[in-house]
Amino acid sequence: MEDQNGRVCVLVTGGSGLVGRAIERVVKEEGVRKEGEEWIFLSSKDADLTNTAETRAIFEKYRPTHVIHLAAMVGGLFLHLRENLNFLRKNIAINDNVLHTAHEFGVVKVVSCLSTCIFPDKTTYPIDETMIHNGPPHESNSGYAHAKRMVDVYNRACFQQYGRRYTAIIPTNIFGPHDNFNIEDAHVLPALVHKTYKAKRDSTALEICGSGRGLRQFIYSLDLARLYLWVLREYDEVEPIILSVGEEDEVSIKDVVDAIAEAFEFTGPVIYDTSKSDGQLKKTASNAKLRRYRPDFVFTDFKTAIKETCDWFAANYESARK
Ligand code: NAP
Ligand code: GFB
Repeated sequence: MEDQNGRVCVLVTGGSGLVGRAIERVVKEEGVRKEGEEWIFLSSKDADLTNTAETRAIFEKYRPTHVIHLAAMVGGLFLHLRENLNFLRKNIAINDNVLHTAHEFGVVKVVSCLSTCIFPDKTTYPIDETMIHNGPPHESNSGYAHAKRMVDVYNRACFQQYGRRYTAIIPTNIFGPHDNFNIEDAHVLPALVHKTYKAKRDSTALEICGSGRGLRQFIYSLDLARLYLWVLREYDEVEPIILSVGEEDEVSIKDVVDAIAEAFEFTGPVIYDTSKSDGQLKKTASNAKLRRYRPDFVFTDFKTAIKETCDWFAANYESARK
């Protein structure tokens, strides 16, 4: 992994978020960091990556050899419905600044982070890596989806023009400690963790947005971190790779509600508010390509991961993002 001077400095943009904190924990606790390697975990306080000058300054400061690019404007369905244009503009700016500055500073490898929500809404299933640009994404998050798709377009163009082997992973819905648990703006699982915690604490009903019929594949942040680090060290394709549990592990939003209620031992009434959007009903993705590379990988049991996340939230309620 070393550069031509035998140096390794990994810059993790978005290092203070859900995925960044999981990568930091795996790097520090699971012996991933090799002797002499520098790992830098950034937050927006270190540099606003929508700003080109601030982006260049942080690359000048650390001179990274590798970049794990996580930084993004991120949120759940209801934030997307309110701020589709902001998601487009901010993420296009961040992605172009990080990718082009990395190229200009001679970064050996950048692994960016896309999402399974960027695939075409009208599609056959299961979705795979070859289908990213085969039609418009679901309208609920089209701004974010197009900004993410441009990362793939950039990587292919940068390979064609400069031979850079920059790539991307395509995770499904991620959850775990250090997530954003805001009830209005967060993704479904952390929002439900927060809602259930409060319903249990206050002995009130648990209100769920939508019908609960939506189908999702969820990956525990620590599992994603382990796979992300494998991609950084071992995966050499420019083509992106889906990092997800299998199609057979797809669950409904109602299954998630039940699992979180069980974790908190919540037995109160659960009300589904069908006046609220279900968003994209399904986006079933294939992890066959991942399995060809990593038939050995074992995902954390879903209910175990849910319990660990709920326990973390309850223990860190005061300081958690909510
Ligand atoms: P997150 O918890 O919201 O963290 C976002 C990170 O990006 C934070 O470190 C944040 O810094 C940083 N950031 C945001 N705007 C920035 C800016 N203008 N300049 C510099 N840094 C900025 O998000 P996450 O869930 O870890 O997401 C990480 C990556 O995974 C993103 O690319 C996201 O699109 C992708 N992804 C997430 C999911 C999911 O379910 N969570 C699913 C698929 C893909 P601050 O802490 O300072 O705000
Ligand atoms: O995680 P989420 O907000 O976004 O999940 P997506 C939305 C689904 O969860 C819909 C249901 O079916 C909602 O009806 N849901 C139920 C809730 N209760 C709630 C709740 O309290 N909050 C939320 N947010 N949903 C995301 C993309 O799509 O997928 C992101 O918008 C990202 O950008 C992520 O890519 C992986 O799963 O629909």
